Amino acid sequence: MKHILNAAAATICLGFPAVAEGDLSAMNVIDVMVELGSDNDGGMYIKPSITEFETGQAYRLVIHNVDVIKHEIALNGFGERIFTRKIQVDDADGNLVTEVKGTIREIEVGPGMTVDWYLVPVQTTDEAMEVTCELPGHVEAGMMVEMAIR
Ligand SMILES: [Cu+2]
Repeated sequence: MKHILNAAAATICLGFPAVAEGDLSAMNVIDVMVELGSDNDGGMYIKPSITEFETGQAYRLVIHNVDVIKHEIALNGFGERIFTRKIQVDDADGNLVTEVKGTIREIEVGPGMTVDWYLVPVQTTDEAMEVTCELPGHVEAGMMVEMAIR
């Protein structure tokens, strides 16, 4: 009954029916595979499977460091335009190790490790934003990728 009253109140206040229900940040999550690594020629890379995001769409960045050294990913300006639902780490058997919630701008991923970053873009970008590795020399070696929010 309370839900019906709330929906009716929303309809009256906004002048149109309320259509959104539940936790939008957890619905229809699109996986984005992000690989961190080094080339044989001394270069380094960040390879996302998607570089254009949509506001209101939930994503899970599956950040996999295939390298033998750690990397530190900073979302920079992109990170100011997203809502982070959580960051989740599982062990090799798929058991939960930890979930971290709140505003997050950078994340270190150890060699051979994978971290899931659940986010929802909330603001568009006029131009692509640089996502970088913050370790000394890694941007210069190629660890930079441009991401945009449409
Ligand atoms: Cu790096």
